[in-house]
Amino acid sequence: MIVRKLQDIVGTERDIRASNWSSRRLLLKSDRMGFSMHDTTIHPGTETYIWYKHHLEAVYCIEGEGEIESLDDGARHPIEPGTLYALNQNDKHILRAHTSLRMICVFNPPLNGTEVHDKDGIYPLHDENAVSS
Ligand code: 9YT
Repeated sequence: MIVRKLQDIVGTERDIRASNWSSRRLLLKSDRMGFSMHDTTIHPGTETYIWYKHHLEAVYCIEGEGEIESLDDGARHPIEPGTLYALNQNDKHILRAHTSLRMICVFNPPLNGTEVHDKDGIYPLHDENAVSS
């Protein structure tokens, strides 16, 4: 059994900081669960273009207010505590944080640990069990 506390991750190599967000990676590929799970904070006032070309991601908001815009159909959905969105079609999107947003994020396949978005909003794939091309 794995038991971890957020406070034990903050400031370690599992605490990844990008310009628009911080991601505390509670579970990673090395934990052999088949998915990774992150406690992520999106900084207020930011707008982030994201395309998880190689991963499926589910996101559950537990704090804050924001919006996700699908770039496939232009639909905009408000995000508030209790909102889930699942990028089941590797959806290209823009994530807007009106306030600080705190999100629980799950990735399949799991992240290795240090991934940040490249210039196209993509995380590289290090897993042979890809879920998309
Ligand atoms: C919601 C979202 O995709 N934020 C970017 C960071 C990512 N969730 C991560 O690596 O935890």
